[in-house]
Amino acid sequence: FSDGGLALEEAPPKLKRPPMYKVVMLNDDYTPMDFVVETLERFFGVNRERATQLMLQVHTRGKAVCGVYTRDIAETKAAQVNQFAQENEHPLLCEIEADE
Ligand code: TYC
Repeated sequence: FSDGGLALEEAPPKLKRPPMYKVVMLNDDYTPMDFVVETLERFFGVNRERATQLMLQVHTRGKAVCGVYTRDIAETKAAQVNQFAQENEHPLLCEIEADE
C-alpha cells in the first residue's frame, strides 16, 4: 500500500462476535445449599450475596444461568463445577447451552 502501513486503503476487517454459550446449573435434592454457594463463588467470581441469589433461583426454578461465555470458557467452567462436585461426592451438575 502507498500509505506507508497506515492502512488507509485497506478494507475494514470483517469481525464477527463468537458464538456464546450459557453455563446452566441444575437443581438436585441432595447437594447442600452452602456447597452450591461456595461453588458459585469459586468458579463464577460472584460474591456471597449474588451466589446465594443464584443458588435459590436454581433451587426454586430447577435451573439458572450462571454466566454466558465463549465455548471454551463455558465448557471449562461446567467441567470444573462437575469435577469439584464429584470430588466432594455431591450430584451437583452444570451443563452448557447455546445462547440463541
Ligand atoms: N436443592 C438443594 C437442597 O435442597 C440445593 C441445591 C441448590 C442443589 C442448587 C443444587 O444447583 C443446586 N439442598
